[in-house]
Amino acid sequence: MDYSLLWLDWRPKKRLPAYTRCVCGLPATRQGKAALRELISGLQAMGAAPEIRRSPSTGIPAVTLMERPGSDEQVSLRRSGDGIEIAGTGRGLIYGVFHFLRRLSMGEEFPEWTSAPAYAIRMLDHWDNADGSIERGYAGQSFFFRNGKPVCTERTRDYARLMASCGLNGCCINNVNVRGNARKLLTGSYQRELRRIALCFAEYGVSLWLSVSFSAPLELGGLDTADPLDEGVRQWWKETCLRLFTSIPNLAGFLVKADSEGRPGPHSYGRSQAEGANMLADAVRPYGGKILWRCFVYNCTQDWRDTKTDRARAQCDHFAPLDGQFRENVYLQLKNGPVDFQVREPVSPLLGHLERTASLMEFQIAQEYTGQQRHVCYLIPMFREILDFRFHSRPEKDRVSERISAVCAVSNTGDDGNWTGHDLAAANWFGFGLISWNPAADPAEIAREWSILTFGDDPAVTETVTDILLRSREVYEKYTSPLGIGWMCVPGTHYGPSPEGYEFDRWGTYLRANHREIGVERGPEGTGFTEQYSPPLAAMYRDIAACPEELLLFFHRLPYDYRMKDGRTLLQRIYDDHFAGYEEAAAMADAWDKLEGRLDGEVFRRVQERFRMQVRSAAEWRDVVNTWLYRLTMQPDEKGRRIYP
Ligand code: GCV
Repeated sequence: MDYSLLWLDWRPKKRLPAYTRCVCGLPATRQGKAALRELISGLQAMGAAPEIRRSPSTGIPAVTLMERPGSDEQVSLRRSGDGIEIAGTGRGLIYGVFHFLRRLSMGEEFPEWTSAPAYAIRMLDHWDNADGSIERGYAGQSFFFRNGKPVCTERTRDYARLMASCGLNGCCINNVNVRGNARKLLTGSYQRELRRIALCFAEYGVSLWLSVSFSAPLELGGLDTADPLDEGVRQWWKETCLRLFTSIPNLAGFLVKADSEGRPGPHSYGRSQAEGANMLADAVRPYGGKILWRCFVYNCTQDWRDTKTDRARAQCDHFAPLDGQFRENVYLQLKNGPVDFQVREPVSPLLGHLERTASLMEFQIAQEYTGQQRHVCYLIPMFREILDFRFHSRPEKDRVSERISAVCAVSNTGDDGNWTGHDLAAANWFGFGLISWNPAADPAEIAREWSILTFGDDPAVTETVTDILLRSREVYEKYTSPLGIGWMCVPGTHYGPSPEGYEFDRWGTYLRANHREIGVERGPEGTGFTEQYSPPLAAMYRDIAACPEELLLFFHRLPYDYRMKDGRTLLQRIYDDHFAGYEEAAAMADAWDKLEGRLDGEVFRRVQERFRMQVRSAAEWRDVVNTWLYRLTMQPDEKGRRIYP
């Protein structure tokens, strides 16, 4: 069985509705034609041998594709006589056909559906480097770059199909840290390759985006400045965009990481983030281009003696005052939390301040801090929580999902046979697609559907896989870093425990634990981060008793004998979570073992191997964190369990 097809591995069905015996349609666009091909091959894979007609005939039940002119992504599936009609523009038909095939695969006979995506931009950001490596990549090498150059292969097409099949429509192929040959993507050097990728994407309605370096005029243009207000710089970008956008169809715009972790940006020239972003926005505007401007601007060399600077505050401090100053084609791209993709963080308060600026929320399905695709960690429930979060600052359109204008996720793919390293990690890719189309989608339903499409419909498999996925984030959270504190991982690699690693690291993200207390105080007496939220939320977060317990150590510095709501001390709660997290990880591994013989042997063994790694790592996390706390506090576990003193 070819698992590289992931959820598109349509399986033969015992019974198919009569209308699958005929397919009608004469789409004119590239996407419409691709939709027709997908429909025919999908039905054939399920066991139908459909007759192909150009137009419907009365009395013959059929699946009919009706292509409308335009470029929107709306689609409708409705019953038509004894058949089904799928109607939309070329792009709409692609989504409609994949949706239809998925429903049919799930055993639904007349799946009626009228839908349009919640956001016009739904994309994956790849942190792929030109040399083929992937920053924070856990599934092999890049399939977009080889030997320093972009490549378009069979896999590019497979990728575009997978993207479209779960509703995604954009891809930034290169790392936001633009280094080495990736800089040359802006020159004429790789235009042919980029054009091929763009055309391949276009067939499935996926737009191409490129990450660019703010100092490209210096690096490539021989200029002596990249000052966004310099006429020569502005002219250089305009000429570069003219060449690029006119030779690469389907190029949607640029993604920019500026003034962040050592990357160049407008601050070097005394200019604001808005001045930097607007200069690029002006250069891409003639081609309908957009600028995705990242807000990940913070001081990454904070001195440990400086207790006022707080990384969590940085996004708001830098960007909230600039609301309204950005061009219409600039989207501020902010990570979902105020710090950096930890397993639990509050929602970034910046979004609550953006009233007149388009924004794009950045999630991360690359499991950088969530087990690196060696541990299972299904992130869609967390994304749903975030999208549902309310800022309590306006009567309407107050939720994250209503405030943002677009979504993206850092990709978890590579050239591994199964695309994502851990087979179960593909659920995050599929789920991210579905939830970006519809932010109200149910993560449990998505997990179930993904499992059936990927592994078949054996109820024992579906139940076990769905249950593992739905529990996985809490389990991971329990044996790693407690109560929102984050950052107990090994600096640099971000895998495995090192509770004091960052405490003595030049990146300066501090936990500030000592023998009495743990946590950073972020209330008004501390860094004041809580005050970046609207008054009701600020009041809740600053009040220790009202603060949601799962975020207690994100917001507060507390003594180890602080009493949690259930009466346990803070320390005991942390010990308990670490013991329980390990046990639960082991239980997930056992549950997987019971599936032996029920799914493809190779996949079974691959996942089993990952579970073994996860359980070993969970034990290490438990022992290292508990021992560290025990040695700091000399307070034993109340239940007398073994802690390595
Ligand atoms: C692409 C974190 C990661 C970096 C990443 C950065 C970012 O710091 O560890 O690898 O760089 O975030 O999002 O820009």
